[in-house]
Amino acid sequence: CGSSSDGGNGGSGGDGLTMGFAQVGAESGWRSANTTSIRETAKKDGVDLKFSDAQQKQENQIKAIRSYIQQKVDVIAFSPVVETGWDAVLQEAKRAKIPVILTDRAVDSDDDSLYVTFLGSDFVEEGEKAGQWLVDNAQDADVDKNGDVNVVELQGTTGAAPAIDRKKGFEDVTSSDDAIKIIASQTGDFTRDGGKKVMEAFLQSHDDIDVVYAHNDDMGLGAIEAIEAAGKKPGTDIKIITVDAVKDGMTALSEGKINFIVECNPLLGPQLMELAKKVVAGEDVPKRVVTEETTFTQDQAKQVLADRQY
Ligand code: GYE
Repeated sequence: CGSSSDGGNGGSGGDGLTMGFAQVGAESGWRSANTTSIRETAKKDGVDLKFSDAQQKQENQIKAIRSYIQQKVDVIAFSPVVETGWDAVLQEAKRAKIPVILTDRAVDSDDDSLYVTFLGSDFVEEGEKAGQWLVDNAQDADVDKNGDVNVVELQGTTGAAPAIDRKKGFEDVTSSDDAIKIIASQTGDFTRDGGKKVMEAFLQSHDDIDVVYAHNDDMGLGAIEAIEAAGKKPGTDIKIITVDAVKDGMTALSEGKINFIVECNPLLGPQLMELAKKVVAGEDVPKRVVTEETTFTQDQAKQVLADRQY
């Protein structure tokens, strides 16, 4: 990017570029940070951004993409709410010669000519990191010391890439330890309210829960509310592992209510605009761009919390 510090247009070559962005929704802290990053970078880079919020509904995203095709934008970017069912609308974009960039979530399609590149995290790896922490801390996580580490899982949105992959990565790693058992698994739709409701039901039907594995911070935070309402201490009586590392999650981690968080970086705006400019200029871009991420323990969260921007 240019070194201009006035935040105005012109420094970065995005002038005149029009991008249609079809966002998933506003379901989580991660999503809000992602939207802010995309909006702010577009403004800074002089990209004319058309933005829509699909409220977690695929049909709304398809409508938004169709309207961007009609408006003849230079490039379409979107974060597919679920993995399947995109071929028809992506064919339409291809026929109109409008390049499509996937951000954050992937599509499941046999035809990879339907998008130019996919920018986002490796969700399987995130699930593996969550699982590895549990394998490494299995004895401690067996809170009732009965030899079984009973896990309940709060899944993300059914059919979404991060829900499918975070489940898979976690299972792949934890299956190596016979003591670890996933005794219940249900979707909380990536929302705080969803996590709370599902956790309330889990607590009613199981009295031997040792660990909650939530596919994002928000559902973990909802689970904390349910656990406290049931008179138990989150992080102590029931261990909690989540993914994202947004500020509210990191706060709970530093307070000892969550035990481990796998980071998922929502600040995709700068990389997305860079890719968009190249794609529109006809330059080659890699088919897959993976974002870099880390993990946080309670002590690490205490150290970085004050500087956490989102
Ligand atoms: O982890 C969750 C959000 O797709 C990576 O979506 C994203 C996920 C994120 O709702 O909080």
